[in-house]
Amino acid sequence: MKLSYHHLIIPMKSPFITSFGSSSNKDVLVFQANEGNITAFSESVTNENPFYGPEDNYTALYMIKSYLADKIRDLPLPEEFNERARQIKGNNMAKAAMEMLLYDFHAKKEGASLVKYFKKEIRGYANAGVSLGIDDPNITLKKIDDAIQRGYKRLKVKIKKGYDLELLSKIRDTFPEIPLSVDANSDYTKNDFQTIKSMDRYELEYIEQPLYHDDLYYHAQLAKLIETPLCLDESITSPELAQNAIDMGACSIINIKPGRVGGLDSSLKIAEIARNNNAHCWVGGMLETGIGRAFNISLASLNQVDFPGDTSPNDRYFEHDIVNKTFSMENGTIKPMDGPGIGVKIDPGTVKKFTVGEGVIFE
Ligand code: OSB
Ligand code: MG
Repeated sequence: MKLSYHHLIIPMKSPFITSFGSSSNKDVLVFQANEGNITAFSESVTNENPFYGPEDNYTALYMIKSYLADKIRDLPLPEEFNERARQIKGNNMAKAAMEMLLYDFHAKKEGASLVKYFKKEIRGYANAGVSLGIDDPNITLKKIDDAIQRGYKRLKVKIKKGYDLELLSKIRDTFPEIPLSVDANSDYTKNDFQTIKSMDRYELEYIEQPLYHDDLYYHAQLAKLIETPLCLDESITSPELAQNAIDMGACSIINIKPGRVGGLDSSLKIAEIARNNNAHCWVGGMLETGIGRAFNISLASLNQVDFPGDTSPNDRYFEHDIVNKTFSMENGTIKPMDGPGIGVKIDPGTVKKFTVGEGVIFE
């Protein structure tokens, strides 16, 4: 088996701004496994800095080269890899990049699409919502209008301290009825509870990750104080924490990102936990290339994922994505590829154009 990677910097159509920073390029690691006539792919959702979560591209590559790659050398089933990787704490995005490579490989080996390979109840399409970065409020209003025209089923706007209530009141003045949510990417603290409470009047579907990334306790306190449901993103890094968070009332909705939770096996378990506990879940996004996007859309096509996710077609982000096939949206839904595996592969010419580093980890 040959394991190799490309480090790419891909220009994005427009910068994406969150409470923690701005990105105008997608700085990403794409992995490739070759064995016989099968080529499998995965993407690490780390980027150039540790501002969303604790890892970045360099820590991920270091962990993969030093500890994780060796555990996939014999191409074990994903569950077996997760068992082997358990002794390594954290570094979920690095682990996920290896685990998802194995998912794509084994689905391809069975000749099955990734969705079929999950062996879960299939809805067959992802319900698409959109995540709008921080911008001038008038531009955000235009983007919302545009997203509604395109058919998105849920609108989410990024907020941060001081860029919240006025924005929401403008949005609700113009669009009183749209399914709207907000994502603070952990910008608020317990001193901001009253500000967050005053969001109740905007009838949001939920508030995503208002407080610190590794906090559950204050989220549970906040949930008691407000009417609006809480959704957690950054804080949920494992199925165990998903169960803890629901049990203590810290959230009733979970944004599942396979990278953040260490892979697809954990993602499936979290979706199951949500269903068994009267909670809800949806699949988030990390501005992935067509490789990571294909995994997300497959996951979001399962029945257990009951809320619309942050799942857009490739052309929302990139003029030129690195894949041979792109997704399109119809009536606010996106269908996964037919497979085998994730059903897309890298386009070598485009990859070459955006490659800033590459390497063979083993052969
Ligand atoms: O919090 O969901 C988030 C992008 C980068 C880091 C964190 C987040 C996001 C998004 C983008 O919201 C969603 C997408 O991929 O469209
Ligand atoms: Mg989020």
